[in-house]
Amino acid sequence: MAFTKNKKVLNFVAESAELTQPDKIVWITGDAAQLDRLKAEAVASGELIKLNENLLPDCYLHRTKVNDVARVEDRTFICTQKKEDAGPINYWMDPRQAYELTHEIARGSMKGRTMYVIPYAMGVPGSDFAKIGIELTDSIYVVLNMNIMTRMGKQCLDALGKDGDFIKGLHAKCDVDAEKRYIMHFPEDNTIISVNSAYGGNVLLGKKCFALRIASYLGKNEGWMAEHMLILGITYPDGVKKYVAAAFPSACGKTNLAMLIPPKHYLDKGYKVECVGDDIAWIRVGDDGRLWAVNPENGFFGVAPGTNEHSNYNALQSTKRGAIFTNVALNTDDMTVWWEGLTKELPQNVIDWTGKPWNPAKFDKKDKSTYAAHPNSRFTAPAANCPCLSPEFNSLTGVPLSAIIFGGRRASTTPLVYQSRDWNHGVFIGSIMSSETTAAATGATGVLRHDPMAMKPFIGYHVGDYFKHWIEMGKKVKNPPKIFNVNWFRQDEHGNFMWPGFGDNMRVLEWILKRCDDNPVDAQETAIGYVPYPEDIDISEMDYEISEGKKFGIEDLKSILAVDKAKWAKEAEEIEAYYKNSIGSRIPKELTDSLETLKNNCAEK
Ligand code: GTP
Ligand code: SPV
Ligand code: MN
Repeated sequence: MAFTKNKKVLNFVAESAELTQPDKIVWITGDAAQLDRLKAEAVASGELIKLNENLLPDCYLHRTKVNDVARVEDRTFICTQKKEDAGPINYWMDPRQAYELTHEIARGSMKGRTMYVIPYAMGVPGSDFAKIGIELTDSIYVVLNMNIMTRMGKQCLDALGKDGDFIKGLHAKCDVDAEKRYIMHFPEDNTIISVNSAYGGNVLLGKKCFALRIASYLGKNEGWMAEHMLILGITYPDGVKKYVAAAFPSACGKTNLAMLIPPKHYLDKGYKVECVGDDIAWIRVGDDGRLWAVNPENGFFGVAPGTNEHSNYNALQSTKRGAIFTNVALNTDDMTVWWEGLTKELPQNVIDWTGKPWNPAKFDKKDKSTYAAHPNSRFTAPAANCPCLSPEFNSLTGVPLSAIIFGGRRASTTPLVYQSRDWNHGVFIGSIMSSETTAAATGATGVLRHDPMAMKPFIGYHVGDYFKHWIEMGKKVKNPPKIFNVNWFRQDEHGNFMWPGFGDNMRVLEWILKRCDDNPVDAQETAIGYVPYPEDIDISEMDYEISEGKKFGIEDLKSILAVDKAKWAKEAEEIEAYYKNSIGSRIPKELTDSLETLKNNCAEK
């Protein structure tokens, strides 16, 4: 039964079924009984492994194929009529060719399989932010993950009514052949087609494909923004609440910052941090001239390794019920899960992420091939589980932003925190972000690359126009958020992180929010922007050992706040080359002006 009279939906389903030839079509209603049947079916087929019902109720483990463990940026395309509209940092394919290619691959691929029709909303249905998608898939894993990550089911069809429009998504798992894997976006048609993958970011089409790539394109045309940002709220001891959004590249700390637990002396004073979102923010101009943000998702697709009771208690708690784990290790002693960093002791009876018995004796921290869990193993967890979830999570209007923070993984050069001189300079700071690559995408890790606004893999149009859109948005807001840059990843000469990170990042957030006050704390004006006076960052009651016997102190703080002009002069040269060679002529003048200022500020006098 179809549950809708919307012709566009019915046609989309009929055409896709005609193409892929499923044996059966099942409409996902969001009904618990239906989802339970699907879970049972996936367990019976081996697609999911049921975990210990007492310790991890309603939780499952899934293993992907070993060739299918991360986003595939070089097989992800923006298919606009004109190549130049996709811009210089996207892979582009002619839409006709892209449809033909993926249709050929998907043709008949659901024979003997079931096609599931998933109506879902990004954003809370009923809010001005919300948008509806329909994902067609032949994967139960996708259905169950979409149920966690989005607000899904029959109410989304009701919201569409008889002729509402929606984002079309077709996912066909095919043979999970890496050579025929394509993640195609047709922003001009509101359409996504994904073939030959079953990994999160490639197949949960509401997430990166819709909520970032397609949505960023919609946002440019409609005057709003879709960003790769966490949103968090800080409550002060006097009850005042402030919100910040932060853009860090994949696997660079958004989930961790979004759920941070402040150091004890902050808690004792009455500070509280609450999570609104950990990956994506949709941002609009409010009637009050401020920017307002919502998290369009309904769950977390978080990095597992490194998550533990101390580093991210709230994320760990979120995985204790109704979660799906992907490519983590299975502890067969009690049918629970394990990953590197979960516990100090290595468990003895473990099946690794590929399904083979694991030998803890061979574990070598420096050699990822000896790991039990894949470095990009993840959990999908309902947001409702999160102990620090903000009461504003389901707000129809979102939360007003006091600050926007950019940040990357930089071993050197970029200080712990600095503030832009104004909005346009802030956009410049976002545009020049570089970060070391991580396991969230296929390819080498640890390679420094440009990742403007942490959106390099997610901008659904021309990057120069995207920068321009940021500049334009600044003109529309009377009270724009202040813009900052942070770097939790500065290393000493031995490769140790110099800043403790995690909960201690609260100390930097506090300074950032003080800078947003009407009477801000003073700051030093430097070549790159405003940098804190070291004594204005609270490092009291801090207990961090950078290396054995070396405790973090004020000298270390000074050194990670220092702005090395010679290094920045080099950085500026490099940015100039990046602008010229990788962004090209659509770069807004406001940004080249900021670059000139940076160059002048760093020039030897
Ligand atoms: P995506 O889900 O891929 O977009 O990533 P994310 O930005 O949410 O990253 P996440 O918070 O999951 O962090 C990824 C990795 O960075 C984990 O291995 C964390 O342990 C590590 N990490 C997060 N915050 C910090 C920090 O403050 N300091 C240090 N040194 N590591 C951190
Ligand atoms: C990221 O890679 O930034 C993620 C995970 O958040 S994925 O959904 O796979 O894109
Ligand atoms: Mn992400």
